[in-house]
Amino acid sequence: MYKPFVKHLENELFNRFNLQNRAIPAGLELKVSDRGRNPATIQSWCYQCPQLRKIRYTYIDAGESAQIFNSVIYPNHHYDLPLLGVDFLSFGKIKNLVVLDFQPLFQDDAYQRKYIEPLKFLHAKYPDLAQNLEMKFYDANQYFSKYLLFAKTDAETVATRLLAAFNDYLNLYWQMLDEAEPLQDPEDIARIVKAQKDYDQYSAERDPASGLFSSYFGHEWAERFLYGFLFEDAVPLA
Ligand code: BLA
Repeated sequence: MYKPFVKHLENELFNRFNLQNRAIPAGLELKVSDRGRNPATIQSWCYQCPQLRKIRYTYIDAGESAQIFNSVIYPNHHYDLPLLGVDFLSFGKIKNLVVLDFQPLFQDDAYQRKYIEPLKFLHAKYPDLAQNLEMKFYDANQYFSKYLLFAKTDAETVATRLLAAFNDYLNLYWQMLDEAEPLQDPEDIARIVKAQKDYDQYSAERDPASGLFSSYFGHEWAERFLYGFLFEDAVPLA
């Protein structure tokens, strides 16, 4: 269901950047579940280039029961740009949840004006994908923008509307990256290192997918996947 989105992201990345493979720890790149009635496969890809220090995306294919496309792009630490976050989920073709955002590292006004206000017109362009839903796992005021696309929708809308929105958000992201001035001051750069690390810590601790990973692939594998790959700069709680 979301495979055309993976293809689209890949085409964009390979056309625009000089990508290098970024290692995924052994055993985390691909896993096939033997539990349950439907076989589930989880596969991940990871790249880097001079502007983007970590580009990762993951696809879970559990046939009719679940299709999930998740991705985070982390800019180089010389840029204070938001992270690009993608979480498209579909369960039994009935429950479809799509989230797409420029995930802000900071919440101050200057940052919002610079990196979040430009999203406003895109957010307004896709009212059917911007539903202002309440968040249960995350705090909407931390690492999310007010112009995120966040919707519970039907397969028809996913098929007909989401690719255009995805393309628009991606294009704006590439444009911002193009225009970004690299930070020079080591203190500024250290602040970005910390903010990206805090994002990983926050995300690893709250990830609503943790139970899903455990149920398909076992608890031990799920913890390794979360702390060893998805949010590798997070430290597991003792
Ligand atoms: C929700 N994301 C979810 C849920 C799951 C995942 C299972 C709960 C769906 C439900 O309501 O039943 C799945 N999350 C994943 C997967 C990965 C993951 C498969 O990290 C990793 C492979 N989540 C993100 C990113 C964004 C994001 C980058 O990982 C930003 C765009 C958003 N996911 C997001 C939000 C929700 C969600 C906002 C709703 C959570 C809430 O209500 O608080």
